[in-house]
Amino acid sequence: KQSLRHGRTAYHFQPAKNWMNDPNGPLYHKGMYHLFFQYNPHGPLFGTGKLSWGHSVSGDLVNWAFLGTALDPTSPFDAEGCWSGSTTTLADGRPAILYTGRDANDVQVQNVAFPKNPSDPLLREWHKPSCNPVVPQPADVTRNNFRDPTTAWLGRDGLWRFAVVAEVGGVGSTVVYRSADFVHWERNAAPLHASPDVPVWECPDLFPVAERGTEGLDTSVSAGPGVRHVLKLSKAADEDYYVVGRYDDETDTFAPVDDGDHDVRNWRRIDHGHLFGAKTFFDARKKRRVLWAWVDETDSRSDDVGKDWTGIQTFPRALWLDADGKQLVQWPVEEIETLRRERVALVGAEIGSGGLHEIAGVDALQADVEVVFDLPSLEDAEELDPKWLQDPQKLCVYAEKKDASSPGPGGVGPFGLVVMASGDMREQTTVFFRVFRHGGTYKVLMCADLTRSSTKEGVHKPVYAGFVDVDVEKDRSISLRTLIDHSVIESFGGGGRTCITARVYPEHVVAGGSSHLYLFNNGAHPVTVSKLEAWELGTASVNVEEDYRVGT
Ligand code: DQQ
Repeated sequence: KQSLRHGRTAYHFQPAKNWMNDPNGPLYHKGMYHLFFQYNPHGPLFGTGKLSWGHSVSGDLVNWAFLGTALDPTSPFDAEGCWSGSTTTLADGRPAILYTGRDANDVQVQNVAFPKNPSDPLLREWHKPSCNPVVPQPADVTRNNFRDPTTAWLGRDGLWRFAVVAEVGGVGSTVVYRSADFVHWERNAAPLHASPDVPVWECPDLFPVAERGTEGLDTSVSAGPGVRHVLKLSKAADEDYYVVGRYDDETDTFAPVDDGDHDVRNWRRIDHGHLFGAKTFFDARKKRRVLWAWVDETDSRSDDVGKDWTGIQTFPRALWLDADGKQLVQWPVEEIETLRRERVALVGAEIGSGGLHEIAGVDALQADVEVVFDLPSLEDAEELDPKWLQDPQKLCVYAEKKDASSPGPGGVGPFGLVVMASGDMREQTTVFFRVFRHGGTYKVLMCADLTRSSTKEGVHKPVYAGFVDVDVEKDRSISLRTLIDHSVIESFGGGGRTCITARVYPEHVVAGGSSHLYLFNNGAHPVTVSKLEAWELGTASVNVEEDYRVGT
């Protein structure tokens, strides 16, 4: 197997070199998947060049060919950078790009671009018409915060709409524009959503979800029986929030279900780890909605210069509405299975209190691990002190401590996985659960503890945490799926209801050593692993150097 330099990933999306941030305009078109992305062709840092849209294509969402840049900052309406945006498939099947330009005066405006040759399935060349900007910056926008147009949707009145974030008089707003021809746009007076508590949002996404089942819906599917909408907003630097609600296509406004909380910071998180700028698209090939999101580095700038690349994307995730009607379920797209190689399995193994069980036989640096923990008894679960509800990270640290000075191991958990562990265990990252009693029922905590992930100084080693909204009393089990890929660990708790993505930089990995993978249980009582399957994953062909040369 090829050795991957500097934590470069084996099956996550990343360019061969240079800086990448937000995913832009994901699209399924004429049998090909397209991903555009914020890209600095001049180096591995954000500020050293004006941003372009990088462009890659794939037949399977796993293997990607880089085609160079689709948009470059060469016009008066984007001279300071081609910033984030989306693609929309128009009624005649032609795709269109909507993106934010930083114009020659560094004013954020919205532009369109169309393929030069719409019959080219690779959509290699894009034309920016001279009527740009199609949406100049409105006078009431403050501090030049006006960006990141969504995929447009077609209303029942035959008009296109897109949403874009705007700081309007200091209020973080998501505003809607309408158009009959995709070129002349008019702003709707009422915002789709306004959030007085946070002035600047980024990367909005609005999409319909079916109330039942896992099938995705085209972005233009109207509000109506059996359909809800999800609004997602991103708050720098790594907080993506979403809420399920009702979109009213007559007034172009949105309200959380049951007139829920309008303060976005109380909405659910797409991911409790380090992820930003998530964007979904409707995959007409497999009738599913797929999410991409940027996973930035958490090492130092000088590390990034040394590597000559910065930033990866999550492995694409299918997503749908949970049966509870309130939360999304996210799951790696099934195409990941084409990478599965060696498999190890375990059925019905008991992990006693303090137990550590190695999962040997797969390369633990490129792995896909699915495990189900059975919880025969919840009797010993401790009462959750409500003060921790707002601060679950601290609860994770407390949950893990085993030394005499701490309150000791919990009743039910912590139990989970130890991943990317060095032979001497000095480097290790834990992903685990712990069950508490709370309000007459139970609450499941999920954590990823990076504090011992690397012996290297100067890299971020946080603890990430979230609660998992599952009925553990009824289910008596909890599942964990973890994707491991050299410098990224993506975990899906409770069947994908709570996700935690983490970047790690273990020195034993950079040095080319092998890593270990374990099951552990630090709870007072045994847990049973009713099922475990771990696959070694092959290396995908992702934007390899040869493609880079073809594309430039
Ligand atoms: N990044 C883009 C902006 C967006 C921000 C510039 C979020 O369009 O608001 O790269 O990462």
